[in-house]
Amino acid sequence: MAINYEQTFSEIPLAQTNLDAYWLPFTSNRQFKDNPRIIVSAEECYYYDADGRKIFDAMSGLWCSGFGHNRPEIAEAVNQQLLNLDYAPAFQFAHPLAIQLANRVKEITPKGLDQVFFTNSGSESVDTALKMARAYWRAKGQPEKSRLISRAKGYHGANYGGTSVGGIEPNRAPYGELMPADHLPHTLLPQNAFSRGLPENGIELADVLEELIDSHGASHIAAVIVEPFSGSAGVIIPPEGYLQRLRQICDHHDILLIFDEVISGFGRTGASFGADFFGVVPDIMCLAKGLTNGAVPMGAVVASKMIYETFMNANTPDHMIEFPHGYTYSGHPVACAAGLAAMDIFEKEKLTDKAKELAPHFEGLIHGLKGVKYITDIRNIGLAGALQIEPVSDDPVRRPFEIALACWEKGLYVRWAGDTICMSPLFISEKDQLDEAFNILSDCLSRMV
Ligand code: PXG
Ligand code: PLP
Repeated sequence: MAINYEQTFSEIPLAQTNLDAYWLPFTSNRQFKDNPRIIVSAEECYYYDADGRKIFDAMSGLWCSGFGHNRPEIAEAVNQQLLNLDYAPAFQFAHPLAIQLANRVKEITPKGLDQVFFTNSGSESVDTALKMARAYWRAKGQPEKSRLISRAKGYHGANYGGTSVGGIEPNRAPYGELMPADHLPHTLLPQNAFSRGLPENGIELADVLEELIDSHGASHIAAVIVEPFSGSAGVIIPPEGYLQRLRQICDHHDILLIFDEVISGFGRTGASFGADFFGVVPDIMCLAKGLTNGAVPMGAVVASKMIYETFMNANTPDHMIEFPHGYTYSGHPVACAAGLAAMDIFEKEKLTDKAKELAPHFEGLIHGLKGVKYITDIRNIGLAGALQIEPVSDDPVRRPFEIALACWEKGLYVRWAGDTICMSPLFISEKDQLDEAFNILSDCLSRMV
């Protein structure tokens, strides 16, 4: 029986909908169920909720839909694909769109990153990259090179590998023992508060990597994984020269550098990738989100030819699998269709340039909030920014939560996370839409207690 969308989405009054069965991810379920926020449709930069309110999306969904909601080009491509090839086995077979999208991603990503492995999310991209790095050293005959180094306050998704290298403590604490990983210090320094763009101080924090290498020995370390800028922890931007320094140290000690570009990829910084923005090319890059503009779940890991060739040169028969890893839905035809359509939009509309053009206006607006009571720092890069809010006694979450809910009530979606309010507006936002969004935010901030 066909689904009656009219009925599903509008005729059943929400008041009669039972929320009990739904366990929401990364959500305060008890609070949510007392006061549900139900998004029923979207268009361009706006969401519409179940009460018919129009809400400006200042987060690109969850950092993923920067090219505009409900793009007809993506809808059309997905529709066509579902009628032509709904699913093809990903193991030992391929289909044309996966091959096309791999080439497309290879072209868009920095030179030297040539081999594209598909996943279904950022979390899967991270776990794939970590396994790839460890298997790479084994393939080279150095199995003891297995340790992983990441950074405090880093977010690398919710799977086991990503949780282990993750550096946001509340995301790790409930799970007990995880994979061993060492964490570099984060780069959030009080002397950098209210920096516009890249902060000046703190390049020496990269040198802690040398200390970790001294204590473990480079021969025991597989890879360093970092976000070019930390998104989830509240847009923490590395100081000038920091990522270059990490790259130098990794090169010097023969350690792989992985950039987790799940948020920073596809234009968010005003360059195509964080790697382009900072001028540092990693050995492996993790992607997701913008790859399909968020329309269909998809991720990718892009690796250097050197890594790929190491697997391909294994001394095993050609019919043996070189990298025993992958997902049922790796390179799913429908996701590839969405990805190709999204990449068309990204390139044809020069959305990286659009983000770059809008970024100074966004910077002016967000830093215009300096001086508001309880705001202890403001950070921005490209079209991403965060406000740091002074905790109420020992509860860092309460104020951001109350601010974001007040904004939502007034038709603005911003994200609250820890002691921050984050924003990552769509690249197609207009200046006056951002002005209006900041009017609402400013009004809600002024009532903060
Ligand atoms: N790595 C990074 C750097 C991310 O930002 C992931 C991995 C995991 O991707 P998936 O697709 O498995 O969620 C992410 C995701 C937020 C927020 O506002 C951030 C993410 C997801 C949802 C919310 O903090 N980042
Ligand atoms: N669990 C079981 C029992 C499976 O058979 C599979 C895949 O075949 C998985 C988990 C992994 O699922 P996916 O490939 O969608 O990640």
